Amino acid sequence: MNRKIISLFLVMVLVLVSLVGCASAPAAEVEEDTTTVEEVPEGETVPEAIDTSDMQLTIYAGMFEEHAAKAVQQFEEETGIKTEFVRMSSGETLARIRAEKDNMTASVWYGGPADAFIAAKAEGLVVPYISPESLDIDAQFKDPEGYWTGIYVGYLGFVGNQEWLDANGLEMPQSWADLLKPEFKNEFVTAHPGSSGTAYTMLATVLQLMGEEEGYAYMQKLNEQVRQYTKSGTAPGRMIGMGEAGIGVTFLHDAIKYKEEGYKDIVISAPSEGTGYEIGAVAILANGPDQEAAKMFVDWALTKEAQELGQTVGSYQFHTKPGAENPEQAKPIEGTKLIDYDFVWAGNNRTANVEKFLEMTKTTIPTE
Ligand code: S7P
Repeated sequence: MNRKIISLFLVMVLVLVSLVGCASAPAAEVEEDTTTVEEVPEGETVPEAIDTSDMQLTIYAGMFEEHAAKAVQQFEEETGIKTEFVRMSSGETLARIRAEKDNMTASVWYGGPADAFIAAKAEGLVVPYISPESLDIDAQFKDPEGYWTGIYVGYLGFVGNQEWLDANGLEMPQSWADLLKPEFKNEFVTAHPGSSGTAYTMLATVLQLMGEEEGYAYMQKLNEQVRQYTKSGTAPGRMIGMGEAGIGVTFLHDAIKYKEEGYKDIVISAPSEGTGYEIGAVAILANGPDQEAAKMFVDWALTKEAQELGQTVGSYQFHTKPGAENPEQAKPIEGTKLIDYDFVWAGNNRTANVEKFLEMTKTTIPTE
């Protein structure tokens, strides 16, 4: 009998112990799930947070002012690095960094066609940096040695004022040849290839499309049509929107931006022979003050989020980052016929082509 009582007592103790065990199980699971040690894969260390409080960054920006301002604000918010920018056309930036070669005041060149970056690479004005964020960007959009990386793509085309065309019984030009029609004389505006990356893209496009001899002969005739050479490549779109001239050459996304802003008479077309395009780039300047902050900016600029920022402020280029959503506004120009634009040729011959253009047209590089 005594034995039976002892056995019963032991069974009750075992049941009690197992109940207590069950009740505490979830707490143990929660504890295990929250340990950060388990989140770091074996053999890897936790990256140290970088102290950015003393870092500063100056950027030379080639895109629209609003786009550069938005990017700089966002980068500063995310990293704490005090960042400022100066907006310049491509030719201006190239001239500035040549002059500052031994005493560079900026560390990053952000935006503007890659041709000028290629010219800068040949002159030792930019340094290589292969960002981890550049690895999934298609090879056609970056320098193989990392001297520059593409952040966007834009197509060159024609912009016109429909009211002016209607008033004069004219059609929008549909080819490079159309730009030479007598009815467009003194109604054509373009930026100057000496100052503007847009206009240099036009010069390099014409030379590649027609061959150098025929291309220069064409540019000489086109020079006769010009009402005004502007400093920046974005100016012709606005001038035409305001009715100050009839037609011009610009990046098509810039004309789309102006139309959206209210210049309702703006119309666009692309040359039937094919057109050139830009790869807007980012690069680190040689001898710039804070190379670490510069690398962090390049990493940031190549993210999907940074690329998608432009379209929130009216910049409608296509993106280079896989997965980045292209702007709705650029949909109508997706099928534009492009030439097989040779960026390396255009970049390496930039200085010679601009000099020849200046000599041939007897023009000067605009400063305003
Ligand atoms: O941000 C708009 C944009 O068209 O501006 C750049 C354009 O070339 C204007 O600069 P330039 O004055 O040097 O011509 C483009 O890179 C960019 O897409």
